[in-house]
Amino acid sequence: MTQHPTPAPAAPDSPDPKMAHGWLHTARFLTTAPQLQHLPQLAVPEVAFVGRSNAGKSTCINTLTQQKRLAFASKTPGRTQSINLFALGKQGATDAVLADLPGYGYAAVPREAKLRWQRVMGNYLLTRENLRGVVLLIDPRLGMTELDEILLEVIRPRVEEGLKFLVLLTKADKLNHAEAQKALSIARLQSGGGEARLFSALKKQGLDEVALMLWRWTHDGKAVQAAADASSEEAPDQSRP
Ligand SMILES: Nc1nc2c(ncn2[C@@H]2O[C@H](COP(=O)(O)OP(=O)(O)O)[C@@H](O)[C@H]2O)c(=O)[nH]1
Ligand SMILES: [Mg+2]
Repeated sequence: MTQHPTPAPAAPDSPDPKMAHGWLHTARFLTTAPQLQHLPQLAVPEVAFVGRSNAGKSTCINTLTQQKRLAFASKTPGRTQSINLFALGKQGATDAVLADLPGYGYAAVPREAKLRWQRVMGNYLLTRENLRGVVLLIDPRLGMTELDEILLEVIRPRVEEGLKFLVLLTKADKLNHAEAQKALSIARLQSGGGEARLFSALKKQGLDEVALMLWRWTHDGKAVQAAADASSEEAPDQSRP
């Protein structure tokens, strides 16, 4: 029997994770905007990464894009309270954008700055026209905080209108199996039956799944074509029972 190197033929709606990773690895810094009106209007779909400080947002973005210093931009003084945009797409052609939003809940931040953040974030989430999806990063050992819940409330109407939404439970390597399962079910309940996944930058857990999800969110039906192009294998006639 000849062993084929590809583990399994890709189903029509599930392209190869390698393709999604290759796409994410094209990430490059696009721009930084201290206020909403400074953000460029873009036609391509945008996915926002949000979460409290220390949730693992920078590490997650760096792991997904495999670029150590990309989300570093978010740490540059003056940019910490800014929205940073990263462009994605092969051959320099941008077909999607990742938005790194300022982390919240950091105790040392003065009240005025916190309120300002809430305004910028709220306005962004409500009015950004090309916003296609939101990834909310949560450290499962701390669970959802008040600000996470406010954020959920803010985007709920848009999620009901089709905005994609994922709760990503970070640092999963710090949980045992039972703790991880419990954290997942809590997150699913809190997000109103939305998507929740475990992620560990350290163990590369959840990496394929998240990469594919981001690709699908931003490419709609084009994923089917890409999967067909990427694979010389025929997809099975029946991918579902
Ligand atoms: N064990 C473990 N630690 C992580 C993981 N992701 C992030 N961290 C750590 O959590 C801390 C905060 O991460 P960072 O990405 O800076 O969080 P941010 O403030 O949300 O951008 C850092 O010390 C990271 O090394 C992970 O998957 N596993
Ligand atoms: Mg960060």
